[in-house]
Amino acid sequence: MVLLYRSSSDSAALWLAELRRHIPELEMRVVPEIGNPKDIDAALVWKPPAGLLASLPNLKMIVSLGAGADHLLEDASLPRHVPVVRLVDPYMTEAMSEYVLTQVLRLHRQDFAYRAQQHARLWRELPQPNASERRVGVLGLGELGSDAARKLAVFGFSVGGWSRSERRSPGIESFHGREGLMALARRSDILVCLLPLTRETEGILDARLFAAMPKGAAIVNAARGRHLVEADLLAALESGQLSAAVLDVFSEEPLSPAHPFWGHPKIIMTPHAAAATHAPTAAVGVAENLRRLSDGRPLINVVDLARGY
Ligand code: NDP
Ligand code: OXD
Repeated sequence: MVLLYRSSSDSAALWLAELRRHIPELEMRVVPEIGNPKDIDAALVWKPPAGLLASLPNLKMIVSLGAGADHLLEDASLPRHVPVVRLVDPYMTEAMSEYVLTQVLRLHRQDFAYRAQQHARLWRELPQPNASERRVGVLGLGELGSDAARKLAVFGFSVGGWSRSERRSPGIESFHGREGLMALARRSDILVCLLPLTRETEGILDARLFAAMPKGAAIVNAARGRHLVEADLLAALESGQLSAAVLDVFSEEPLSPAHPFWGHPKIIMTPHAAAATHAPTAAVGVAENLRRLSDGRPLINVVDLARGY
């Protein structure tokens, strides 16, 4: 089994060490030292240059080095007969839920207002609703969204979730399909985006959605930057329709120093750090798929290319 590796944000040496714990005989070739392209059986990649995967004639599996596969599906030359699998890692799921809880609690406990008051040396206690009075909406109830929604409900928030197909889970008000989106928005004081980026979800965080939310609501986007229409967010913050936004992901990463988000008093930013790929735990699932591939067994965590996630 020869594995091609390409990422500019993960360590090849670490991945090789972790994968060899599970498959000692694994051979890994790191771009650009790939040798004969005909030797490559599988590829483990994050944002590979367009055309790289199409240049591997015997490729049998493409592994995304992240939970999202949008970075692969954007390549028009992607060999669509080759299965694409993605990372599903309980550690990543926990990390994302930590991020979501941190940010929702920050918004719920009015951290923005208290920071501003501290800055102004102002001693003033603000009225504080209970968690049960705060309605939190979660867009996407997959691996990440379902865990975050469940943990938010444990904290006592009134949680609603939105998915493509109907997904019922105890303690979560469930919404689905196009018609469910606005209904969820109307009951969301805080709206968390954990959707995959697809043709249907690009630009979903827009003026129409913000207008449907209660005045003064807030958003958390930890999915992809292109879910958000940036100009619509700035206008909604300016008008007071939204009171705050927490953003981990951006259309352009890294964000240019001139971008208006950096210094915005109602925006908190993190640099795509909500749930980073963690080789020691993520390697378990990757090794499982490499073994399945060599034994001819069905792969797990396969991306549906037609659906886009
Ligand atoms: P999953 O594929 O497990 O879940 C996706 C969820 O979104 C599903 O519930 C799905 O509905 C729903 N969905 C997809 N399309 C639509 C639609 N058109 N309308 C309504 N619901 C829709 O993905 P994950 O939870 O594993 O990951 C989500 C995303 O998070 C990733 O794609 C990635 O972009 C992002 N991410 C960001 C990270 C960060 O550090 N910022 C880290 C990791 C991931 P259904 O259940 O019906 O299929
Ligand atoms: C991912 C990410 O998709 O880190 O895993 O964004």
